Amino acid sequence: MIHKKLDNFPEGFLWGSASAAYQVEGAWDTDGKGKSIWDDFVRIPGKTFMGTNGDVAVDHYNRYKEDVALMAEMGLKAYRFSIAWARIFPEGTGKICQEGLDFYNNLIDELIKHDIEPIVTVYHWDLPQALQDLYGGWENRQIIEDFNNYCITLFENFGDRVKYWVSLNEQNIFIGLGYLRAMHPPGVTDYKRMYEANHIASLANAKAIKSFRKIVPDGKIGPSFALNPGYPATCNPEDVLAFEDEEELNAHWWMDVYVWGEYPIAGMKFLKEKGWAPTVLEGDTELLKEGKPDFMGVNYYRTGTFEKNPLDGVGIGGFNTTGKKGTTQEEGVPGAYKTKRNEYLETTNWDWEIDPTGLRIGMRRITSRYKLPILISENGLGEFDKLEEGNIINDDYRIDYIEKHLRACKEAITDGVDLIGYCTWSFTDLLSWLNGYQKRYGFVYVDRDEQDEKEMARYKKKSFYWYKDVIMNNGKDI
Ligand code: BGP
Repeated sequence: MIHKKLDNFPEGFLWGSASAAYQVEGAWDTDGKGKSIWDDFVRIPGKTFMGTNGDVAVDHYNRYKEDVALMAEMGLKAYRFSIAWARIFPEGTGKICQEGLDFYNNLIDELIKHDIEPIVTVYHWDLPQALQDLYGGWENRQIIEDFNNYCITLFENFGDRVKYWVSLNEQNIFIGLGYLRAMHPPGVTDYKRMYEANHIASLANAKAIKSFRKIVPDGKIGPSFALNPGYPATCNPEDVLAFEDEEELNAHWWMDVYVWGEYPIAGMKFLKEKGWAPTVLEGDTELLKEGKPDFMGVNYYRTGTFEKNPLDGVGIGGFNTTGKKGTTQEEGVPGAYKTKRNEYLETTNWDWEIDPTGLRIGMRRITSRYKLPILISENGLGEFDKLEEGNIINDDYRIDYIEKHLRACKEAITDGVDLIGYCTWSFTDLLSWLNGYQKRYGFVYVDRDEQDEKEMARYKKKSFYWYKDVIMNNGKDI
């Protein structure tokens, strides 16, 4: 719809920015922290770009005050960060590490002191290695209990001050990349194991939300879903069907379960036929239905375009993790769909389609189907940045990207989407899991690269000043 006039961003809108523990903190074995599955995985040759790891990352663990001061200077209203499970429970369960609690207590207090709303992600992929070793992590139902315990500990310790919580970050990604593409730990390629682990993660998510209701009754919680809205490649009904299949298997498969506690019908029949369907035990559906979120967290970077794929068609493809444009391979699920390059969209150097309208479309779909508020928990542009003389970074391309996506948000709000906040990815530059340090997302440049940690000085990019202005005006000029 074309609106004559756009609604404004609501009062109290959460203008934020996001990060994740492994990508910023460093201090990987400091103050009693246990190992996470990423601490081991990054040491396997060939798994990450140039062998990069988060041992030191951007040293946020030691420099959090400096980083929060920059957030305050910008006028940031909200900061989304994740808690490293292995800092709180070095063994995943059992004994609590007080230093871990202290670190996050200090960070939360520092944010609140500067009127920045903390949004805490409970799980951003760094499972304690001990639980992986003990019983296979997400593949064992014991994790439902252990995750619940961990969550209860966080809710009890931080729930007095933290009112916005994200349960699982991008379950669809950490499960898909962990158990199908073998690009994340535990590096498995097995459809059946993927869907089993995924079901267990959904149960853990629901159980934690149930606990949250009792401990933080005045708080809000939801998962963050990696939303890649799909388009049919053509109006050939077979391509439209391929697109429907893709939405069923890649979007509804997760979000229906979060909101309704039920798997989509056609998706489930397809998986049963393939022998990949998860084991749903008695009581599972009931638990899932009890774990309904308050909002849908949306991490949005791109859309996908799909066409039909025969039963002997293309399967798992490869990602571009080097920044060399055009190196992404086509991929799909045989008998359902495969990807097609969208000729209407420009891409980043990592081949991610730049599609602000896709964000509006995605939010509209969620609103129509689930009627839930939405928190954009990540959106941003990963690009090469150039540090120029005088420590200046002219990232006009990032400003353009965010501005267009914010415009799409405004249009979506005018459509009737209940959008409560927008977090960019990311505040400072940080480690990209598979793409090293050269794929930068921040408003604040961190002077380090793959080979050299340097001093890790922080420099404000042009986008820093721009976003500061947007926040000050509550997005009025977008
Ligand atoms: C999301 C993750 C983030 C972040 C972001 C950018 O999937 O939740 O942790 O990494 O994507 O992705 P990348 O670093 O691959 O460019």
